[in-house]
Amino acid sequence: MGVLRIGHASLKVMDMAAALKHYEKVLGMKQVMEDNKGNVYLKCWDEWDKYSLVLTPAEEAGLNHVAYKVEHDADLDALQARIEAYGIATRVLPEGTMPATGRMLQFQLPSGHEMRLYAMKERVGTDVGSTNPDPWPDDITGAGAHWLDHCLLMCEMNPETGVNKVAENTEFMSRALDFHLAEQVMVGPGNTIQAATWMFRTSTPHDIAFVAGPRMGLHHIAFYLDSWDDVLKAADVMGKNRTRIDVAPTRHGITRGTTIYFFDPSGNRNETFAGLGYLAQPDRPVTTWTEDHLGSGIFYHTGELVSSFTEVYT
Ligand code: M3P
Ligand code: FE
Repeated sequence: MGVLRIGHASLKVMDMAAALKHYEKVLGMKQVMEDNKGNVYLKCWDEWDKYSLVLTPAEEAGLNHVAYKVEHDADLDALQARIEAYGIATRVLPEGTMPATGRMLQFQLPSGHEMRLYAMKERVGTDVGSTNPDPWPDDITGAGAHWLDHCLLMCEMNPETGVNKVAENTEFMSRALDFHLAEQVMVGPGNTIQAATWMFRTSTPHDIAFVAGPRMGLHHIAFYLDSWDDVLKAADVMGKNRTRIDVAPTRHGITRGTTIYFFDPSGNRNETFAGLGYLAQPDRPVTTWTEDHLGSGIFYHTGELVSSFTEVYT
C-alpha cells in the first residue's frame, strides 16, 4: 500500500549529446526512447520499469520534477484525498502524459519542488531477466549503476524569518505520504531547528532527503552500487571520462553509505551510493546528528564539510 520507491527524476540539461554521453558512459544507463519534444528517457540495467531518468533540453540545469511509484492505482485516489486534506492542491495528469506511464498525481511539496505519484509504468524487465538470471549482464558500461536510489532536495530555510521548508516537507511526507524519518540534523540554540532529514518508504535509510539552504533546488540524484569496490571503480570511470568530481570516494556518517559526488555536464549533481547502510524499519528510533557533529554526519572520515558541496546546487 502507498508509496513504493523513487520512480524517476526529470532533469533539465543544456547539451543533450553531452548529457547522454555522461549518463550512458559514466553511469552505465541505456537510452530507451526519445519523444517528439526531444526529451530522452534512460534506465539502469537492474530496473524493470521502462525509465528512471528523463533528460529535457533547457537553457539551465535543474530538476523538473521527481516521481515516486505507488503500489496500486487506488492509492492515487487515497493519497490525493490526504494531500488535499493536508492543504496542498493536486492535479491528475491523464495516462500517456508521460510515455508508457499511467495517470499521475501532480502537486508541490511545501518547499515548492514538483512531485508526481504514479502507479503504472510499462515493465520491460531488467537486463538479466527474471528467469534463472545471471548476477549481472555482460554489456555493463562504466559504473554500471543498478538503479536510481534517492534524491536530495535543497529547501529554503531562514532562521530570521522562521521559514523552515525542511521541517515542513518532513511533516508533510510523514503525515500525508507515510514516509518514515530515519535521520535528522538538528542545529541552532539547543539543537532545536530541523535542518536536514532522511526519509524512507523502502527498507533502505532514505528514498528522499531534504537539506536546508538559502533557496530551493536540486542537490543531487543518487544511483545505487553494490559495494565499496564498485565505488572505487566508478571513480576510476570518472577519471577516465574527465567527469567533474565534487567529493571523491568517502563514507557518510548519516546513512553509513559510501559515496562519490560528481556533476553531469550541465552541472546537475549526481551521487553513486553503495551499501544498504542498515535495514530501515518503521519502528526504528530516529538518529539525530547535532550541529557540532554535522561534519562527521556528512563526511565521516574527515569530519569536515566541503564548501562546494553545501553551496553549489541547481
Ligand atoms: C547524502 C546521502 C548533504 C548530505 C547528503 C547525504 C547534502 O547524499 O545519500 O546520505 O548534506
Ligand atoms: Fe545522497
